[in-house]
Amino acid sequence: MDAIYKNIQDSISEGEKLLAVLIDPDKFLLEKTFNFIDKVNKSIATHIFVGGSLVEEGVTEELVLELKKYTNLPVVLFPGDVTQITNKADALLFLSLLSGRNPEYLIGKHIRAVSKLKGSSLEVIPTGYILIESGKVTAVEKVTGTKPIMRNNLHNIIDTAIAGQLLGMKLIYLEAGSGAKYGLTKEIIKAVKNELQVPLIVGGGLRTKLQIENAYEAGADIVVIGTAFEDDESFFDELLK
Ligand code: 1GP
Repeated sequence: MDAIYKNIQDSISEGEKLLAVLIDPDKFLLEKTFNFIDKVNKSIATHIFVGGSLVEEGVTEELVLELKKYTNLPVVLFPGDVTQITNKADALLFLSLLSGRNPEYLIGKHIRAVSKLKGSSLEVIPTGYILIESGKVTAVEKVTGTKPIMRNNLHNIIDTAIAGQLLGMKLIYLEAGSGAKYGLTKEIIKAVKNELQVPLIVGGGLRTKLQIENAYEAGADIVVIGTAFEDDESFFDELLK
């Protein structure tokens, strides 16, 4: 089954832009799920991504189960580690960190994930994950022990995305890093989008409606927002349906 991916493709072909609310299980209080999801449901959000750099085992599954009580939006895992994989979610971004040269994040953790994925109904979506320098050292950089691609090295960013696509990845995720000082520029997004046939996800450091619109305008198909909602849930009021 590839329902979630097909739905992304269909939405894009209908000219729809998608918004994923990222919830980090490590920073989220389970008790506030109902109120938070009520806001998500009333907003233009189309997906819920769940994942974080450091999450205790079992916490992700508990959160996914709670989220699914209150929403019909697809819940997609965006895991920092194998321990965050649960078949209670709808899909898994099977991320390979193409910007880095740490074999663990290119293929190692994926092999360890197989025993969890065998026989599971989770839709697995191979995703090329590209970290781009964003004015500060982000959690992805620290946890993976990899360097991001410099934002002015457009050539390398584009070729990395194309290489991911040639390897058969079905999504490319351009990441500035959670809480990034600077989100990705329109120039970067546009240049990558021009070369891709697969959907493009953009995230990291986006905090305003204008920044989201700019990312869409430059070619992002899915925009991911985490920190802005963590810091101030009233941001949802600007993104009502
Ligand atoms: C992080 O791209 C996501 O992996 C979202 O970033 O938390 O900065 O919105 P923010």
